Amino acid sequence: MAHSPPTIDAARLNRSLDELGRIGDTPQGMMRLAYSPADVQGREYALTLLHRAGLATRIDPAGNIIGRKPGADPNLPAIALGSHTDTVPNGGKYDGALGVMGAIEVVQTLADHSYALRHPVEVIIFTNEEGTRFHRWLLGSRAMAGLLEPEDYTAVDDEGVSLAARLADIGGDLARIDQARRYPGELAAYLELHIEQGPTLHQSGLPIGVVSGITGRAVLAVDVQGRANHAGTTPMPDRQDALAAAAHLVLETQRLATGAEICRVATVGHLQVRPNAVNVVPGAVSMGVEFRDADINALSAAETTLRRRAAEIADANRVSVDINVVESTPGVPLPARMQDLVAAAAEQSGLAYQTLPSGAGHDAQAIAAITTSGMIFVPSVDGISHAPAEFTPPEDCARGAQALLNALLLADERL
Ligand code: HGY
Ligand code: MN
Ligand code: MN
Repeated sequence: MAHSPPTIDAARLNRSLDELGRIGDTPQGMMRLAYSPADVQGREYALTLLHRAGLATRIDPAGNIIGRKPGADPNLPAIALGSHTDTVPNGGKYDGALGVMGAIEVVQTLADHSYALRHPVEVIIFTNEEGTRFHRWLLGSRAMAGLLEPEDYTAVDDEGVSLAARLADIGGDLARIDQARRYPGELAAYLELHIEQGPTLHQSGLPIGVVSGITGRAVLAVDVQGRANHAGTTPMPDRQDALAAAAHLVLETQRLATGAEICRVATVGHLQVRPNAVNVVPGAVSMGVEFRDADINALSAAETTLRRRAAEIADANRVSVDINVVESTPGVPLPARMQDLVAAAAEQSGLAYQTLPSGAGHDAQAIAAITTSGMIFVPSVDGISHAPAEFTPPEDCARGAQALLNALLLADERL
């Protein structure tokens, strides 16, 4: 490094995080669901900051916001920094938001110091990372990486609104979504700052995580069909209770990761009971089952085992169980040279780090398909995320943004 990197403005970064965190804040946590009025407002706030930092902005047909700062060498591809501003329902203030506000703080700091880079720099705010809307996650980053699936194009959300309509609301265009695609060679690298969302850094007390890879994930829609009947008159042996069967399936799902240790984690986080009335034997249940593991074979082994147990549970409870794979995303290792770069970036500011895998999904895993990608983690207090109590202290947010700036400058030098 020829000279030491400029220092980010920690107070300004945390002010931006606070201001974004007021948009969509409710007593039950953050509600910036993709394409909602709060999401649109959050995006507008980010656009204001991008303009203030002197970036030219555009919205691609997938609805991603892209801010661009030219580089000194017009022939070099851009280095991209990014993350997302949408949240899960009742989510936290830092997931995605830190990566976006951190990236904007980096480009603002460069502008403050009239710091010229060889490469252009892009700040990318990906749309619908969480997939809470349409149950199709990483939508903006998958569109950019050419990883959309046929189901994405026809997706309709829980309110009956199509993706085409939702995209139109935020300046995207489903008819042209394929033009959001970027090809290998168009981006020199991608860097994403994110809260860890797990307990590792909180427990080790280290301020920076160098991410070695991102977990794989499988999502299954499980539909249990029983028979609704009167809860007061239907004898127990005659029941076809869909919820009682679903309860067994919930525990079997848990056992895949605990007793059987087939996959790292397994969760039933979504359940709909019909008709959901206290005096009716439940007639039907829909469940959302999720497995996560770095190894795709572990994900398929978990699915096979769940299908076998589901058949036994269906027999025993006189119901039918239908299982469909909604999504299957393999784990993505992050390249060693990007891990080295993030480690060097931390060292440059005297920040201790450890290398760890990501148990959560990120836009980086999609963008890794088109360019070399790296991730920087900062601690999540008590490992809490996707919940209102999600918290990362201001000084840790600032350390992460400084590491991101250092990493960008190292990438500009090395790539
Ligand atoms: O669900 C995830 O892993 C991410 O937070 N979207
Ligand atoms: Mn999330
Ligand atoms: Mn996130």
